[in-house]
Amino acid sequence: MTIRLWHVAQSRSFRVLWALEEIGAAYELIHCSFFDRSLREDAYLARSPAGRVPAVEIGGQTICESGAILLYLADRFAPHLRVAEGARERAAFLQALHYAETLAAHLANLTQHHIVLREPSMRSPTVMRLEARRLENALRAVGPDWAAGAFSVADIALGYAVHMAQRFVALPEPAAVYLGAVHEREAFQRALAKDGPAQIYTQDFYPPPEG
Ligand SMILES: N[C@@H](CCC(=O)N[C@@H](CS)C(=O)NCC(=O)O)C(=O)O
Repeated sequence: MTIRLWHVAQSRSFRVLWALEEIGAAYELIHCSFFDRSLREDAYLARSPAGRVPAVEIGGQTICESGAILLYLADRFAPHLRVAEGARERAAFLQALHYAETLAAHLANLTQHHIVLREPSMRSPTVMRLEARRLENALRAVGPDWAAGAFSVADIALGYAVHMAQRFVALPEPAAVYLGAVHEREAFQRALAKDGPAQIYTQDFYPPPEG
């Protein structure tokens, strides 16, 4: 079966790249760019209506939204990477899978203000400080254990968000320990090696403005 992933380095499509490495699936990685118009062309919008990454094609079927893709991949190819319906840990599993987007919303705002908005007059120091604080608070829910007892695609969603968060805030200790375990996973390291040249972040750390 052919699996294709449309990917931009350092973006949420890394989650799917990492999941495919965890699964050990054969796949084609299509490196895309935010700087040409390719994600706004009709052919791509048919895969991802908002022109976002990731999008995947699996056996001729297309799906976007990283959380949905992770769950779909686990259901279809890797049941050991999800908690089955009816199991007690299912609630924690779903919560973590979606909590990753709570973190990602702050990351997206911080990315806009630190990086995408190039003119200093367009940036809001207030938003930068506020979003960094809100991200730090949200990270307090992340601890050293895997989200639902055993490593799952929820940890892929969450682990990627914590990995990106370290560019904007000092991680609370439990989240830092969790990230250490993420970084040790061989599939994570293989995905990182395939991620491609930096497209978004060129600094290791983007401090909130003074004030
Ligand atoms: N909830 C979506 C968000 C997708 C998303 O916003 N992706 C970003 C990269 S992290 C993107 O493609 N941005 C390009 C744009 O906003 O035009 C998901 O998890 O897949």
